[in-house]
Amino acid sequence: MTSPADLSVVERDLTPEEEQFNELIAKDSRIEPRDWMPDAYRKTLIRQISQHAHSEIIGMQPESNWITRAPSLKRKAILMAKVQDEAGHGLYLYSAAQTLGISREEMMDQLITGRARYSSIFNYLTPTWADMGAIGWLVDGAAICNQVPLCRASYGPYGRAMVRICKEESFHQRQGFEILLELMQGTEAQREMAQDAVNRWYWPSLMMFGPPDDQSPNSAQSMAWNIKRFSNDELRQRFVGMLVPQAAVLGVTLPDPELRWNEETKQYDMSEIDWTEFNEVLAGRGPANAERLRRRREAHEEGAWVREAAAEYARKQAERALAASGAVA
Ligand code: BYC
Repeated sequence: MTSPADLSVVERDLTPEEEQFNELIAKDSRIEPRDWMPDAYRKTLIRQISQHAHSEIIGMQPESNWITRAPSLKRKAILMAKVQDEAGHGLYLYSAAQTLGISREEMMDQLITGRARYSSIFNYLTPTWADMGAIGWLVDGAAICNQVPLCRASYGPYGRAMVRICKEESFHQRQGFEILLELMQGTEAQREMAQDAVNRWYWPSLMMFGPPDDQSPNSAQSMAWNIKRFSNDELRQRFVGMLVPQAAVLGVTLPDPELRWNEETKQYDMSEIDWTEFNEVLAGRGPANAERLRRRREAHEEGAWVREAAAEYARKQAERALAASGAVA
């Protein structure tokens, strides 16, 4: 019989390694880098973790755009810390992906040559300060909803990286909420600016959860392997349920006239998401795709001397350590 832990295995006797892997998944245990794993499991993890890492790195751009223009020293310091956190998240995730046998250089090459995906959300522009609030509240809010279950992902290094990342994302979400709250308690123009940012970021934040379940080719297998714990639509619903009471506290309107609680289904009814827009962004035709990649390439080139210096320093350290061990012997 086909094992739930590997939907690609057709009827045949499993090898002892496959059996052990399936047993670990069935017991909801962790798979560690030293363990045998099916190639498809390794490939799926490299795909998801590297896309996730790239999202964190590209995700620094929309916000770093506002560091020099933050409205006060306090806001500037907070925003800088947040953008630095995103860089750290990218590094934890690249390290987790490296344990699966792909190098950092290869992942970076895939990103700057446009062969790798990163989250659709970072291809939108940030024209006003209120966008910093909307990103924190909606984008980091969606990220938390999606990522808390990933703390239990079956692959150990990924799950452990997610625990640290989620702690920081919670702070990010609160700082975004607080920016919007302050604007909503300000002047008419500030309230309008906050509402406009929410209008622009609401639908793209719902798209972050990925295509609808019936159009999500990877979900079934990823759930069977305990990488994903909930489907894209389940998490999207959970997110909307979290936003509704928070929007009421803020005094902002969520831009969906069809949004209402359905007592029968016990979930929110909502308008159809514009999946054409999502597909356009994924195809590289979003408002900022070209700019994001151009800037990433530029930063990579500008950073070449840092990589060279670090490699040279590591080489010298290794040489010294070798000489010292030789001296002792
Ligand atoms: N954008 O079969 P599906 C952050 C792709 S960072 C672009 O459902 P899966 C933050 C998908 O890759 C946020 N592509 O896929 C950072 C697949 O394409 P391929 C990033 C998307 O993997 C800085 C195809 O569509 N978070 O929060 O089962 C500042 C079919 O989809 C998107 C993560 O990466 C999208 N939105 O599920 C602030 C979380 N959605 O690879 C905040 C980890 C789907 O087959 N990742 N695609 O060519 C995941 O949880 C899952 O990978 C997804 C997609 C739910 C995103």
